[in-house]
Amino acid sequence: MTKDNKRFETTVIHEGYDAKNMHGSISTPIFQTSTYEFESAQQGERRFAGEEEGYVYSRIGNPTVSVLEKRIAALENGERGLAFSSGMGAISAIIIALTKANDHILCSSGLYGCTFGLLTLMKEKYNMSYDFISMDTKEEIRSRIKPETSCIYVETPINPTMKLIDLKMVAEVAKEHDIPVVVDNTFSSPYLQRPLDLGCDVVVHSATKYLNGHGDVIAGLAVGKKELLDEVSMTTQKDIGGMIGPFDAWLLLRGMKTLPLRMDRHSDNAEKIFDKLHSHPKVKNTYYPHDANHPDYAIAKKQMKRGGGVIAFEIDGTKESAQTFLNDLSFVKVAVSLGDAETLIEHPATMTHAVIPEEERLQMGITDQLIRLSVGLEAWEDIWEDLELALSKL
Ligand code: LCS
Repeated sequence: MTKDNKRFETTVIHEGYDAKNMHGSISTPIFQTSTYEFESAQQGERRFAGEEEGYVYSRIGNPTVSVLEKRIAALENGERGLAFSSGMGAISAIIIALTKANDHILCSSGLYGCTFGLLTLMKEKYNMSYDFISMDTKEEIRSRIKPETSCIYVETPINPTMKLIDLKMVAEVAKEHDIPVVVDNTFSSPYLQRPLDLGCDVVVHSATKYLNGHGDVIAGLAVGKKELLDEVSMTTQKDIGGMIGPFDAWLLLRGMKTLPLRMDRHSDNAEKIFDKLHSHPKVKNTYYPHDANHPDYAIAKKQMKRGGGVIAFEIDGTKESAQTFLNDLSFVKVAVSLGDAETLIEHPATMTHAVIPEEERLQMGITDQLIRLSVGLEAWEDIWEDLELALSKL
């Protein structure tokens, strides 16, 4: 149930939009406008002063975007949602809003490459620091919090290693120190995992992935308490300017309507493919959250409804073997991104996580043999036949 007592599958289709106010249009209209006429100069003054509700300029708000923001807020069970032109737009707006020069950020032991890039940039420009820790126990987290720690930043499952972090546990320690916890929920989507319900403070998404699901939009979303998100909306969103366009917001609203159906199908397919990969002689290690042998299986059962569509595995060989395997695939596409209808496969060490220096990358578990597979919506037997043929050539 979401906050208005409608089930997830209903909320994802209806929340935030009333056709009665839009000439009965069932599809949300696309307000392809950059600016809005005021009834008078005085009305313009009131809107700029924040004394009257209403649109002013589409970097600060747009009716199509507002529907998307209300919908994601309901799906994540948060007070306010904000939409951005990319996942990195959302992540940078939130991190910059929560931190200042000389602050420290405590991070999970692995992050998407560009999030790592952003932290490196902030370290160089604003003398900030960050630590990557496994977050396995409360004691470990407590011992690494510093007086200047202003944010705990967590990915779970972690891209691409599929390690998991116990969100309830992290939120409990963070509360002791009054430090906000930001969770990148891209890999699960709110259908499989809801960090705010577990006590975390802000959720960010690369909506480019499962939320949109069709590989045709770059977009980001953030959800959290109204007070913080109001501040983000009028500072790091407005003044840095990573606002989503109305057409992309509309595509995302359209894609999201089938999120529950797609996530279940991604999970069904991934479970089948995982079993096959797991017992293949050319595959060394396999990582999938809902595998009973996964070291974090207990966490997966507790906080994720299902395992989702991403599997990580290591080829029993070298970097060259991993690349040969990718080159021998036929309809499985060698491409970054994930969460699309198409099955996508990539080599994190040289692609999505190439910016991370080798030593840190290996500490995160991103070896040269590691492959990330985003299992699509095709017939799982066809996906497996393609993978198996390429593995047999190694
Ligand atoms: N967070 C996670 C976990 C991601 O995987 C990505 C993108 C982002 C944030 C950034 O979102 P974007 O700005 O691209 O919408 N991850 C990608 C990946 O693994 N392959 O290509 C992009």
